[in-house]
Amino acid sequence: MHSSLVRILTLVGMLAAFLLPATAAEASGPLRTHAEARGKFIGAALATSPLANETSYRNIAATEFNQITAENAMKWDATEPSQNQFNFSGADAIVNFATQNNQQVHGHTLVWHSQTPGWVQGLGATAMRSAMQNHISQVVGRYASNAAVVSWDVVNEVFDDNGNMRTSFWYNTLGQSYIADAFRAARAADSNARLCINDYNVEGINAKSTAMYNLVSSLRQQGVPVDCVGFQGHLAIQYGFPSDLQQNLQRFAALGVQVRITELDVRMQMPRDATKDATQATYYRNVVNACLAVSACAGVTIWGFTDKYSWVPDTFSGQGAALIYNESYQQKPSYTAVHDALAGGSTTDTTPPTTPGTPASSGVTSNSAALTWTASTDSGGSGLAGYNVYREQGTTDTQLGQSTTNSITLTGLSPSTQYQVYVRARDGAGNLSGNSALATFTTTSGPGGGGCTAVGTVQNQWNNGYVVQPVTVTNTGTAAITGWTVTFTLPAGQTLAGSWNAALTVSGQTVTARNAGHNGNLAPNGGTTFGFQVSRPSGNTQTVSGYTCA
Ligand code: 9MR
Repeated sequence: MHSSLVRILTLVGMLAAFLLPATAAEASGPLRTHAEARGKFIGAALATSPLANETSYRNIAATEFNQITAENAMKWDATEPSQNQFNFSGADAIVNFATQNNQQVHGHTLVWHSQTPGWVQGLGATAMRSAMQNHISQVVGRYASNAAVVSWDVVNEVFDDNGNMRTSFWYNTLGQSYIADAFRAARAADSNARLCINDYNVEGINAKSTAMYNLVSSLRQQGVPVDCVGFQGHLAIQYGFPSDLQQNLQRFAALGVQVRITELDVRMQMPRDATKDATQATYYRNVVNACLAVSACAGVTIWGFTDKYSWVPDTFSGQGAALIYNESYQQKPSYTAVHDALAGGSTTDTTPPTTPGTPASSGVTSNSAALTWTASTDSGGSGLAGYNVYREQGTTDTQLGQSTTNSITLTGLSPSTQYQVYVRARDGAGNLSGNSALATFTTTSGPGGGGCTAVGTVQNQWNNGYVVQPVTVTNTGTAAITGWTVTFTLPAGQTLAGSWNAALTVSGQTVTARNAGHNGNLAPNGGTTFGFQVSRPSGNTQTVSGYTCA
């Protein structure tokens, strides 16, 4: 080929590589890589004990985030438990970890009404003011020349929920002037750190956020060094998303301050299910997108990252699952939402991809199965990002895996278990398609050859009931079986209304069927059947699922 043609083709190829959206492979990668590419931080609050003791915790904290906040280790009760007796062991552990992992630290928090020792609260005005100034000077001063520590929550939660000054011991003893004094002391201790005021329930435009807006505006007019406003972001799916978040961030930005989301979590009423997870994911996505859309927004800090360690269940009874990893460090749909938003999903795409085709299963083993389906398309602008695969289980569907192509090999399945699965496509903005039709397959028995399978068929159904007949139990092992137990899941609100050729018992939503006297013995490859009837409320169209044989 002519050498100038080669050059032109190479250039075209390079240009295409530059202009085309990220491929599936590039679209994976940790959160921090994508955040850095967007000029933002993505952070997590860290607790010192798992950071010291748990490898998974440490690895995720190091790999996924480029910003960290001490969840508790830099608070007054930790750093100065008695007057002038400073203890920086926890704070140093956080800062050292950040330094090792090239992360920035946001210091949380210098002056707060909570987690402040009694000795401070009992001081008179003059002594309290100087204790506050001394505390700020010592704590900020310790890290002033440390490159990792770049910002501080100087005052935290100074308002009550109506937007009046909180009548804390600070306010009651010193009046509102403690706020300006605290900022001035912080600036004196570190002339470079970004100094923030932080609060909750200020994400949307409301009385409290407007009070915050007026305070920041007036402090800055007086020359008080307030550089930044932190919006905590403790959200709950049952209370709705603050849809004017971006507009609110923008009005603060217009005051000349940096803004940041400092403590994001999105709780739900337990238990988790796929629908709640999907709603939660849109909240995470919307917060990240709002920050991406406002140039003065520095980034988003999540208040923890694993549901194993979250303040939510201890504070809000019956609520939880607020973070982006579950208790066993598996990524949740909320993780994917944060990831996809940072990885460049359009901020305006609200059109979900088309519904994927019905998955077809193949290569089913005792613990794995391959699925393929007809691909979806996406017209909303952000592009097709991949697919989520779910197991249909009545009220609580679980996500079995994710794929960036229209096929997946599911692993970690249970032997001799019937799976009903469906696929949803997701786009770069995190929109989820409708559910595909179900595919049903049954894993084979595990190694050792002692297994059985159970497959149920709905024979007949009507408005408030249905019959499952037959449930076919097969001995898939190499030895004879002298008794079998089949379990399956009854959707909430449904009850058993009769059975034949097996003895059925119900515990919670789990039904256990044991062979009758006449059909417990199954030769290898032999089988038998049983059946049952279920009553359900009118309008409820679910049927039992998740057959397992043992
Ligand atoms: O997550 C923190 C939890 O471990 C502490 O017990 C609690 C004590 O008040 O503080 C939690 O963090 C709070 C943060 O410092 C300020 N905003 C609200 C957070 C959740 O309560």
